[in-house]
Amino acid sequence: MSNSPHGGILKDLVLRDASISQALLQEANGLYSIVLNERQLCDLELIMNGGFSPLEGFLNQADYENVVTNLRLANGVLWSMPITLDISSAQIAAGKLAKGVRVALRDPRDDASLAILTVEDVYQPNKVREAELVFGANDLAHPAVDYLHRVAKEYYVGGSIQAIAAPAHYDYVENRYTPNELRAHFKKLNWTRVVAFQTRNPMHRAHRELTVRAARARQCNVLIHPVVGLTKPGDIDHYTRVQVYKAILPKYPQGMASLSLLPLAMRMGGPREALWHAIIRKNYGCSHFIIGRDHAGPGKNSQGKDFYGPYDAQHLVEKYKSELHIEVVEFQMVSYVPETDEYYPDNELPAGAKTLNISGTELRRRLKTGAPIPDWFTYPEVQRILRSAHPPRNKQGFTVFLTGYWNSGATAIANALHVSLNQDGQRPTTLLLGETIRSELSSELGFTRRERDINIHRIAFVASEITKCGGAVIAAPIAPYESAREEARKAISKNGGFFLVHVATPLETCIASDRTGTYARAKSGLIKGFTGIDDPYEAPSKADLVVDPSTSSISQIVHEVILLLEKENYIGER
Ligand code: PPS
Repeated sequence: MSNSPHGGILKDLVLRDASISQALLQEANGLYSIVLNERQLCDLELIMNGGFSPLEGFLNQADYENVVTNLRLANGVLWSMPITLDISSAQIAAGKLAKGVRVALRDPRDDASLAILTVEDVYQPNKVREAELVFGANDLAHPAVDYLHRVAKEYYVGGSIQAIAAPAHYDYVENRYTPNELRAHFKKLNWTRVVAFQTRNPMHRAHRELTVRAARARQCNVLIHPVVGLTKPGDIDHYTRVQVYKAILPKYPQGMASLSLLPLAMRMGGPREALWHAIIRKNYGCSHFIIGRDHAGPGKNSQGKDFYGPYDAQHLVEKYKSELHIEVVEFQMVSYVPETDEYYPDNELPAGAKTLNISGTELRRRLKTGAPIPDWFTYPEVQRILRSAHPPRNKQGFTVFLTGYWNSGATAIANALHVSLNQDGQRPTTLLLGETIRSELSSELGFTRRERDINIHRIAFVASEITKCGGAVIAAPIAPYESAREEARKAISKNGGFFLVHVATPLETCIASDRTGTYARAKSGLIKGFTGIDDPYEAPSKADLVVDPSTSSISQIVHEVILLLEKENYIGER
């Protein structure tokens, strides 16, 4: 294998005679299959389309060992990131995986056969060594090390790939280019010098200035080449980001910049990742690649220190520049100088200039609270996109989850709160009473712990979906177990507000006010496993509000909930 020279036609494994693909597809239907995960799928797409050239498969052991220790394939060609296909011992046994065996690789989203891998070897990696040598530390605070230990299975299978079809994409299809397509696009535009800008974040004025500076310095056109595969957990989703990139394009002089989306699964590997990114951009036909401050940085380790120094990536890439066939354009952090309303890299700042910056964390905080974002930082169009993707709390959904003994008054509170929120009129409001869920969603379930957990899990699922869409949910099951309630909190709070209200009516009061004789039947053994009689109720240790209808009126309690929602900014000015 050799690195394809910049400018030549790349080997795109998907571009082949249709009859060959058809024959491979037929063969794949009869083979043992590996259903890929999201990261493996991204890797396969770039192996197949030439983005990972010279790789034509997943690394075998000799290539893997060399990449881990020397940043080179076994034949000496520069390659810094191990691209491996992890499998379990059960898969090895089921597929009888050994040298020469052919395996179908499938898309997890539609089960399509994408490729056939011919096994070269199956080997067990030393994951601790991989973590230390590739990512710098065996520390689970590093997302790729976490993946290595918690997600990746215990063996790797190496082998070459025969492509059947590229993974299907249904979003932003017009902005996705394979390396060959992008090279053809550059040719059509008469672009011979192209500087690529890698990003996994929204772009703001500073990024526009930085890329234009790079273009000016090297007489290049600009390719905005954002990652839309997998980025760092917690990053802004790619749908929002692509809207931002599209809004930024008209901010460049006409014909200067272009956008192409890269289906890469990032590892956040800092220096090694920078080298890998440069090779990928060379494959995509770019002549220059920007490496700024803290390129592909994973943030802080478990001791609170940065995994890598801010310019480690630049230093490593500098070391290998003669082998890269793409020129790296290094940049220091770019800051805003209010006095002249200009941006400068830190090492080119006018003497004594005062600078302003807004960090990613600070931006996320402002988006969350609705605090203003200054015009010098970003464009109004970008701000609008970010704000609509991160609405302030008074536009987000929430769930009020009431828990308590049967006949605690939770149903009466839920009904009254429902009416009160309807009157407020800020959101559509859904009432998930225990009895409604039991008849509509959980009619086959009884009252063992497992069945109660399933019931709460279903309520949490529905509540979290409604919360995600901006609605208000009032749920009122007994929910006697802390773990199920906390699982509900976890699922729902990903999508909006979650408030656990303990309706702490004493059991004796619930029994004394029961006009239906339900508790009496439970006591006499006619109902088995009844909460509070012969089944436990774990009082919440993490309630956001504790109320007791035996000592406060329903109106007072509803008002307490409203005050809590107001305090957390979920309701307020209309
Ligand atoms: S849980 O634990 O949250 O799943 O319970 P929940 O869905 O709120 O169900 C409460 C309703 O089921 C009736 N019921 C019982 N509750 C507790 N324990 C036992 N063994 C039991 N058997 C039946 C209870 O009377 C509630 O009925 P509704 O119709 O809501 O009054």
